[in-house]
Formats: sequence, C-alpha cells, structure tokens
Amino acid sequence: MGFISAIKETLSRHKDSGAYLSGFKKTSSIFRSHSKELSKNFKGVNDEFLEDLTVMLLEADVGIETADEICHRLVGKVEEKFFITFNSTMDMLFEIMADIYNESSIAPLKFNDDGLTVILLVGVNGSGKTTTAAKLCHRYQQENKKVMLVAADTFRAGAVDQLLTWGERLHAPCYAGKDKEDPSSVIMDGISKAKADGMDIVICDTAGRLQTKINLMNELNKMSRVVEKACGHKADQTLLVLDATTGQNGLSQAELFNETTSLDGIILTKMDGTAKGGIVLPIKHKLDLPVYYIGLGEGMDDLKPFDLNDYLASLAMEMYDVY
Ligand SMILES: Nc1nc2c(ncn2[C@@H]2O[C@H](COP(=O)(O)OP(=O)(O)O)[C@@H](O)[C@H]2O)c(=O)[nH]1
Ligand SMILES: [Mg+2]
Repeated sequence: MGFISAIKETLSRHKDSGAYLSGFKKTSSIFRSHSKELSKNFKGVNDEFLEDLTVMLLEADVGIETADEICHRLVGKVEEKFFITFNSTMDMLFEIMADIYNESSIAPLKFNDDGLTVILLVGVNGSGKTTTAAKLCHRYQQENKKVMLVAADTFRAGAVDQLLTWGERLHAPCYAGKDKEDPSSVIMDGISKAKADGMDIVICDTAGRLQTKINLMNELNKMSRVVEKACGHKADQTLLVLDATTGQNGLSQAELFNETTSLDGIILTKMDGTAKGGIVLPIKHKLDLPVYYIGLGEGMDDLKPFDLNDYLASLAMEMYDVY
C-alpha cells in the first residue's frame, strides 16, 4: 500500500476525521484542482512538472523556501527509481512533506504531575488567544482536571469580560485583574490563587501588543520571570497562538516571537476559514516549532490535537488520480 492510501485509511478510522476533513477543505481543494492538471500533463518529474508543483505548494502557503526544498528532495528520490507514475510521484511528495515535519524530534507537551501546570498563551491581537484559552480549558476539564483561567489581557477593551463569560459558560474559575493593571501582576496573583485553590492547570490569556521587538521582549520576559516567582518553575508550556489565515505574515510573527522568548510550540487557529493550511510545514521546517493544536471553528469543541498524518491525508483526500 502506498503512503497516501495508508494515511487516508488511518484518518478514516479516527474519531476526529470529519473535523479534519472539513477544517482543511479549502487547502485540500487547492491540491484537488492542481492535481488534475498535474496528472493530465504528467510526463515525469521534469522542469515543467516542478514548476506547476511549486505553484500548487505556494498557493497552499507552504512558502518558497520549503517548496524549493520539497522539489529538490523529490528530484533526488525520483533519480533512485526505475519507473514512476503520477500516483507514485504523489506518494513520494507526501512522504517528503512528512519527513520535513518529522526531521527534528517533537517533545510532548509538558505537564507538571506533582503540582500546578502553567500554560502561557502569547500572540498578537485577534489571533485567537482568548478563544483558545477557553477551548483548552474545556478540553482539560473533560480529562477531569481542575482548570483556572487568568485574564491577563488588561489592555484590550472587553478582553477580560470575554474570558469571564467563557469561564461562566465552562463553570471554570476565572481570575481577572483590574482595568489597566499590569498583565504580569495579574499573572502573579492568578497563579498564587490557582495554587492556593489546588488547581491542576492554569491557563493565562495574555495581552497581544506588538509594537517593537524590544517592548515585546521586555513584556514576555517579565511574564516569564513572574511565573517563575509565583510557582517556582518556568511556565510548563509557552504556546504561540497564530492565525492561520495570515499565512506567510504569520510565519514572520512566529519568527519574531521565537527570537524574543522561548516558545514550546504553536496553536494554529482559524484553519477552517483558510486555504493556507500549508503553513504548518514552514513553521516546522524554518522555525523548528511543532504545531500542537489546530483551531477549526469558534466553539469550545473546535480545537483538535494536531496529527501530521491526518493533516496530510486531509490534504490528499480529494486529489485527482491519487489512491
Ligand atoms: N473560525 C474560527 N474563528 C476563530 C478561531 N479561533 C478564534 N476565532 C475567532 O477569532 C476572533 C478573535 O479571537 P480572540 O480569541 O478574541 O483573539 P485574541 O485577541 O487573540 O484573544 C473571535 O471572533 C474568535 O471567535 C478558529 O479556530 N476558527
Ligand atoms: Mg483576547
């Protein structure tokens, strides 16, 4: 069985398969429409094929560097083969995409089993931090964890109320600071309260101001120091919440945050509304940051753990002449 049929079969057995398929529908339609042309004109992996393939990858927002790397590796793989078909070429393409993502090892998300697990969500305004905080809270509550939310975005009007409302809906305690209070001081008090109340997990929703690199660095460093002071260890997870619809711009944002603070990985939101699903690959290839979760809608259940093979299978699901 080829690589693509194997991952498609695995996806069909997963309970989240419907969410994945609909979430990546816009990206997979790019693979569907281009594969038809690629298949019709297929005369081997020649310059024309590579050019068309690059266009397909760029449309899915894989980015030029990663697309070039994929093509380069494909040429290398094809040279080792005696006979290729369009279908076997697509298998090689998807294997290369998987290799690129899996090149460096991916650590599982850290949880502090002996005490409080602290999760910091960072990212620019509108990326989906507050919604993601609520979705994560809901997810961990279902695992019978005691979860507290901390509303540390004291700058954006309405941001604290937005998280308080989620807290009510989820029956989760939500610690809120005062208007215009320093976010770090809210985090400090929130963590102390979570500890005192015997919580398992505290999720801190932070402010997303991105004026200059130096300000961002100062603010993120301050938050990290405060977490250490409040709970005696670094945040267990510092996750960048990235809006997938921003594509290559999002990649630059990730680059900036990654240079500024020590990130554990990414949560990619709004995957449901975009054809830019290819962004997963350059995030890992260029920045070495794994994607841990993907946001596939606005509801509390619309956050799924990221699975590479399910993701690739979703992209390949409707490709022409690929089985
Ligand atoms: N379609 C969709 N919308 C999302 C997703 N995540 C967040 N949103 C929406 O994006 C908007 C901004 O989200 P918010 O959590 O307030 O962003 P924040 O400024 O980073 O806290 C809101 O309207 C959310 O409902 C997602 O995965 N899919
Ligand atoms: Mg917010």
